[in-house]
Amino acid sequence: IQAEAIQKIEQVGELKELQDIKVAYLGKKGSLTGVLRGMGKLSKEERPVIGEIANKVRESITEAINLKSEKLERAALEKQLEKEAIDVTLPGRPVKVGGPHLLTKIVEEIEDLFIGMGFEVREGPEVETDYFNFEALNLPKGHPARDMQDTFYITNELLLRTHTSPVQARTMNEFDGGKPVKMICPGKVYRRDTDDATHSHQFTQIEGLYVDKNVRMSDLKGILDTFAKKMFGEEREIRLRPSFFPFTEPSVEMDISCKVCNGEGCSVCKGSGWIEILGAGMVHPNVLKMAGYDPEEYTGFAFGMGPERIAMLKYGVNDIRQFYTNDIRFLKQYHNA
Ligand code: FA5
Repeated sequence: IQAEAIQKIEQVGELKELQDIKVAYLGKKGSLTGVLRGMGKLSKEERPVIGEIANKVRESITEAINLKSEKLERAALEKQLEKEAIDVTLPGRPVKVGGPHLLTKIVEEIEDLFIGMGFEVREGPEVETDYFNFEALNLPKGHPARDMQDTFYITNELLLRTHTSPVQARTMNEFDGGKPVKMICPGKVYRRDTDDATHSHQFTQIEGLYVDKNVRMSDLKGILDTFAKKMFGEEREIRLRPSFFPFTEPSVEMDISCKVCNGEGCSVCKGSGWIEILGAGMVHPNVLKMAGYDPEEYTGFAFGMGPERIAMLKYGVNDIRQFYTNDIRFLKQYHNA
């Protein structure tokens, strides 16, 4: 029995088979167990002799099984380790790196330009009161010019701001008529405009406000000209057209030339060769008065521009909706712009 068992154990290749062998020899109905059971039939003299032999056989089979079992387990472990081995020398999978949105970059670029000209950056709430969005800007209730900006109302008195101009009124109120203001304010604004290639119901504006003694229209023109040249290049020109905003007098709209010259000559973009990018004007005396400034002592200019339109012009983006649909292929192009 011993020789037969040991031979089988040696040949076995799997733990499961080894278990079967264990059962076949040492289990309740196993052949060695059968021998031990038959001991009762032996004579007194034979019993201890056979008993000793049988025990030795059991011990050696058990030992052989244990050894084999260890060996098989080790082999299985090695196989698994081999399978799961990690080759640390393999090149890693590239991690996709994000980057700032094109619009964020443009806003930051514009902020830097104005910070360089002495403006501070301020913020205001997107959910605004009717008072700051309209009334404090010389747009009393029922004023027809309120129709210029289709508004999302939340309650009778609360709305989503339609422009960043309320931050003018908020800042002047905070300064309480006593000191000069020189600030810009970027932020989101909302209008019930129908979305198309150049209009979005939610877009960005950057407001500018400069109030001090002796601020003149020529200061406005100088600042805007510097801005246009720094943003688009020295060859750009600006054009101010008369316009109307209730909170500025006189009011203008600024166009920028889209005539681009290089070594091979000049090309003019489609249409008139000019593109409107902002509204501006001298702060209306009523607005100054409502915020506590004496219009005899203080004057100021203000402007409000649309950075989406500026980014479109600068990077040749032909549809404003590209900024908001978050197509990664569009966004990626500008990561290193
Ligand atoms: C205003 O909102 C005034 N508050 C600007 C202003 C500020 C005038 C201070 C005087 C003094 P307007 O509605 O024209 O003006 O908008 C200003 C700029 O926002 C536009 O020139 C344009 O660049 C951008 N803009 C307006 N409507 C949209 C829209 N639906 N989608 C994208 N950009 C828009």
